[in-house]
Formats: sequence, C-alpha cells, structure tokens
Amino acid sequence: MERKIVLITGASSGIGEGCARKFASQGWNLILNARHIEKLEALKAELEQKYGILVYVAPFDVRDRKAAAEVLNELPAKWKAIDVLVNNAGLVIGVDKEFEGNLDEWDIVIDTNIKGLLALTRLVVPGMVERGRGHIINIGSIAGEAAYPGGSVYCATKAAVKALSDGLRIDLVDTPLRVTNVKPGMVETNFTVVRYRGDKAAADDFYKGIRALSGDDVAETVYFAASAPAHIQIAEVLLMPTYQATGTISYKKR
Ligand code: 8X3
Repeated sequence: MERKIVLITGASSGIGEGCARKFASQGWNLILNARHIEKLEALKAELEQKYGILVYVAPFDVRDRKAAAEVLNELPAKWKAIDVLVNNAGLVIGVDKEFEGNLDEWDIVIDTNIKGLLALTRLVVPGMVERGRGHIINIGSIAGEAAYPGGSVYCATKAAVKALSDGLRIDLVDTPLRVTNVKPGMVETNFTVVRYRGDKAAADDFYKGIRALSGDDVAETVYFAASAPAHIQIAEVLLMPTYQATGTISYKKR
C-alpha cells in the first residue's frame, strides 16, 4: 500500500506529538522533527510497532536552516514526496511587558515561530509544487487574533503566521496545493511551562478551573483539514475550550 507522508516539526511533545499519533493511527508514514533525538526515537519505536507505519527521524532546530536543508536534502528517495507539512514548532518564553522583556529570548521566539516556519516552507513546498500535490498546515494561535497583556511578541509571531499562511495560499492559488492555519486557544502542554520559564506550578495554576484542549484535540482538527476532499481547502480554524471566548476572556471555576 502506498502510504502518504507527513512531516511534522516540533513533534516531540504537545500538539506536534498529538499530530504524530493521529496521522500514524490513520496509516501515514511520518517524518518527525524536533531538536532532541531521544523522544523522537521513542515515538518512532512506539508508533511503528503499534500501527505498522514507518517513521523517519529528522533531528534539527528549525532555527538552523542549514541543518534543516542538510537533513531534508538527504532524505532517501522514498521519503522525498512529502504530502503534508505541519509547521508546528513554536514557543514563547516569558510573560514580560514589551518594554521590559529579554531581547535574546525574543530572538529565539521570533526565529522559531516565524523564520523557522518560513525556512521549512521554503525547503518543502517547491517539491510539492513540482509534484502537483501537497498541503501546508501551519499551527497559528488565538494569540494571532489580538495582542494580550504580557504576550505582545508571541502574539506578533502568530499574527505573522496568519500573514504567511494567507500569503502562501495566494501564491499557490493556481496549484492544487492547500494551506491551512490552525489557531488553538488554551492547550495544556509543556508550552506553558516554557512560557513560565520552567515554573510548573505557575503553568498548572494557569489551567486551574478550566478544561483546556489537549495536543490530541488539536491534532483532530489538523487531521480533519489534511483529510478533507481535494477540492476543499480549510483555510483557517479557530478552536478553543468551551469556557474560553477570546485570547483574554475565559471562565475558570475556582
Ligand atoms: C497559545 C494559546 O491562549 O496562550 O498559542 O494564546 S494562548
């Protein structure tokens, strides 16, 4: 059976890991990217055994576009025809005010969320255009809809993901390729621990009183877009917990 291939960045945890599990369960072969190889190797062993699919481990930091190019250019022939690119790798560090935060941390956020996504798009999409087949699914955020306190740089990167998704959709309009921007609200993953610079208690407190989405919940939406009939382009999806209304308004039972 000819299996489809999905490349997922930031696949070692959270939404990326959820996507790996979902696509694997549907019989897709996976190219899994993250910075650290150990978690990817463990996922590979688990998912290959469980679903009889194949996993190619692609360890690099999406900020390092030379490393990304090396790994992707060296893909064995049978792995080159990527059907879906899930640009998921992303983070935020800190909840500082725009005039007080750490510029070095913001470099990491901007370089990952914007420039890393762009580098992967630039590396993978030309092959999709050549093959006349492909789908780019960017993980945006409710944070891209409007700025919120302590989030201006992160919100700006996710607004950029929206512009990059819309721009790519325009640039590909005369091709069969599709572009989707999936914009989650509150998702309970390690993302928030990183946001609070490793303070697990602060992260746990953030989710107290509300049932947040899981990485697996978001993966369902990603897969829905990826598996839609070829003539349907899910351009954007904004999804959030039932008790959340906007990036700043949610109801937490305390
Ligand atoms: C992160 C979701 O709600 O913290 O993309 O902005 S939120």
